[in-house]
Amino acid sequence: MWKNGMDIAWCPGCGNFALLDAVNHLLETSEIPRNHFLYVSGIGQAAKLPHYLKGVNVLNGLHGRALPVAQAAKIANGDLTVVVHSGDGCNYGEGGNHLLAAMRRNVDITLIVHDNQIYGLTKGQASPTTSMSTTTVAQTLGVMLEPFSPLATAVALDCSFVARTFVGDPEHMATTMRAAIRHHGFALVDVLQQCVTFNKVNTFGWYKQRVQKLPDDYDPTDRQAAFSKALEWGDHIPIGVLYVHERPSYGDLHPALHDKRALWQNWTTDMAPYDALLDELA
Ligand SMILES: Cc1ncc(C[n+]2csc(CCOP(=O)(O)OP(=O)(O)O)c2C)c(N)n1
Repeated sequence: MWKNGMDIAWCPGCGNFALLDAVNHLLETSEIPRNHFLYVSGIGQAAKLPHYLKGVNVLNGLHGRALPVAQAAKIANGDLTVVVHSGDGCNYGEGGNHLLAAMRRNVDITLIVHDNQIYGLTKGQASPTTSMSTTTVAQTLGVMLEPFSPLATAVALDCSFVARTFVGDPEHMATTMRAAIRHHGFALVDVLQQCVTFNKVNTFGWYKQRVQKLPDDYDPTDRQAAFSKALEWGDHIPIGVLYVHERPSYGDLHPALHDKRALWQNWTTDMAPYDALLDELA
């Protein structure tokens, strides 16, 4: 039983527990009231995180489809702080095209990807971030594709905030998530987390040995440098805010969204043009 009374469905030792603690800490210490947060997720073990939160708004969507509804919610009510939590499968696989569109569109929401490099909920098939040659229940000969690089893709698309953190460093994780939420525009945070049941390669110890914080003098506004950093993977895996490009969000650019209240606008006062169009098409 979890703090809000829900039965928790994760395996003992799952990286999601550390993420849940970090989110609870963030909510407890945030200057934004809890009921201004909307947590959106897709389907997967990661996507269950919002179920275990107290006092926030929650919208649990379809696998790979968290981002469209999260963006729509923010556009409808700009006063909400919208945060998406879902897995690497959900966001880089099934939801991949939505991710590309969201990064370009730059709606002011935050995406936290629980990247365990595997499909957890459906019992261990390869996800887009599973390493080459890894054998799984479905890829019995080993994965034959190079892994998808979420951060390099994000920098290439000029995503306005791009970061990576690790569940084994709670302070770093909390700071990174807070910075992402404070950022004005679309923010991507890739969180390295172990899947104790289905990923026996990228274990907690495997990540712990490799993650390295970006140096204090790292400049996240240098896009070329960020692209090189984003490609680093292997013996050393950089964590921190890799890239920031402050610029107007979609809500700033679209005149209909300037009062942040699309939901309350009176859209349909004059039906005559629509009736005329229907008559023309009849
Ligand atoms: C459109 C669609 N495709 C596939 C599925 C089946 N499915 C549900 S969760 C999931 C994978 C979950 O993996 P991930 O998003 O990485 O989250 P995790 O469970 O590892 O946290 C899949 C393939 C689905 N529900 N809907």
